Amino acid sequence: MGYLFSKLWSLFNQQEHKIIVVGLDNAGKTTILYQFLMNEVVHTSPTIGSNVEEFQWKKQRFLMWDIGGQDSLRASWHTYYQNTDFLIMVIDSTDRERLHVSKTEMYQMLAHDDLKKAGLLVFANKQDLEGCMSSAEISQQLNLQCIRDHGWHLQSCCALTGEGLYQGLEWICKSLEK
Ligand code: G3D
Ligand code: MG
Repeated sequence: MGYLFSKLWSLFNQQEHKIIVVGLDNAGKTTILYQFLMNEVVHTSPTIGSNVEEFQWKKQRFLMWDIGGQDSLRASWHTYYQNTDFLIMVIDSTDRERLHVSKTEMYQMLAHDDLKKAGLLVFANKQDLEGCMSSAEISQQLNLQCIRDHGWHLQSCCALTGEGLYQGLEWICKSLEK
């Protein structure tokens, strides 16, 4: 009874924050979503359409959408934008060849009317792999310093172990307090 009451109380008493997780296919989006959800690595398969999950951390409730990143699916990303509080851009730090594609997609999103107020968290994922780009290199290539109209944060991470993921979420929580 007590559990049910506290669950209901938290449902009515708290605002849910919408996060969309975007990035190219194979960047690690689905792995990240399920790390937040279950704190364990799941075996993913390419996402067709989207996955959505709800979770709570540090008294904040999040609704997190993981949107499929294949070429053919990117055209429909905008249908998920409305009421988004945070955009998480996941970069595969080993994928040098396609970093410019991520950059183009990212700036297109930031310019979208529905994302004007959204904060941007960039995850430089797969930092465990040899030869990956450093977060400094990714920051420079993505020109993050030039973003003035959105709050943003870059976080190195490894979705397989979960390293760095909660530091990213911490930034989101801090931004919510401002
Ligand atoms: P996506 O949802 O962005 O398309 P997935 O990406 O989450 O499906 O991950 C794609 C592949 O990258 C998966 O491997 C996953 O295990 C791997 N991966 C995700 N994050 C990391 C990371 O930080 N380090 C390493 N080394 N691998 C990662 P498979 O083999 O299942 O395709
Ligand atoms: Mg996926």
